[in-house]
Amino acid sequence: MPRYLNVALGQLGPIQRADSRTQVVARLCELMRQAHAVGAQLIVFPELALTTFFPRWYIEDEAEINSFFEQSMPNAATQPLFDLSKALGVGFYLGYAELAQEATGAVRYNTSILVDRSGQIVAKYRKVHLPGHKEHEPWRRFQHLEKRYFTAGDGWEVTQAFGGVVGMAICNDRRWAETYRVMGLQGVEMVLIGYNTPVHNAPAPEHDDLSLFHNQLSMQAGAYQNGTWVVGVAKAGVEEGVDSIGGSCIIAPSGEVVARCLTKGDEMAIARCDLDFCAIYKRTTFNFDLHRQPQAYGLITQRKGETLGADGTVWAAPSGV
Ligand code: CDT
Repeated sequence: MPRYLNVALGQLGPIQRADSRTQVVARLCELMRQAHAVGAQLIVFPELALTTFFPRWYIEDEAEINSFFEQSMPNAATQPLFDLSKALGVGFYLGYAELAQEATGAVRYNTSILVDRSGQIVAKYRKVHLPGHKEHEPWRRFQHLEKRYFTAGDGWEVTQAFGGVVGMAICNDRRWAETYRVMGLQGVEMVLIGYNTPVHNAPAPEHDDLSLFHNQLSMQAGAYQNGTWVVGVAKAGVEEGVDSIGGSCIIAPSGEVVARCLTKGDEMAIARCDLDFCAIYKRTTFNFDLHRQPQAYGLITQRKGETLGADGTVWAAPSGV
């Protein structure tokens, strides 16, 4: 018996610095309406989807940095998106910069949320793999200061939602096998990923021509090797003079791309994803219980309770891993 989930790509074109949250949310709402019109139950938006990709700039003024962050979610600017979600019965993934108040003070994260079909937040994820650098590097054409502006999150927890097991990751996370495997070990059936990926990679410009290829390669491998759907969504095009890749796509557990965006602007595309299509991969080629060899891998890919071999050491993994 198939478990179909109609998932839409909510790709965004560029957001310039002068664009207001209100303008951006209106664009997100328009994409959600288009997705609803063709039967979507879930739409996935990009990383840092409410503002321009500000880590390209070295900014010293704290108030100016904080102007790119959300102190609460939903808030006045994003409430219309939550209201529309509830009215249409379309859930969403949204990436944004989060300013969290913690016991130690304010902490900045690169965050995504999963909102169900009734407009309620059901999961939050904070980006683990923060790329780029911490200090100003004027030799670059533009900065990539995620290590300066964000604190890393502490891992991946999957969520029962949309009739299946859903996980989230953000941009650079998609290049790391561990991202998918940690969620694969929790039985993930769909991984949602928003990204902002400049075509130009300053430390390795010889990779620029491969940026779209590496994007798809990483997500296809993650999908196939864990028997999961992967939904990757870009903020694309030329933003404040920096060109970023598009290539938003939906990938089946077979590793095949079943839907993709064709432009580098605001664009919606949709696929009917059978979550039960994961099972054949999880039961056969990637049957972890039958074929994985954790005793040979070391700590990082252990599942809770798995032994490390001869000395019988058990890894104390975070709950759920
Ligand atoms: N946003 C983000 O994580 N971007 C990185 C850019 C490459 S590293 C400078 C990415 O992995 O796509």
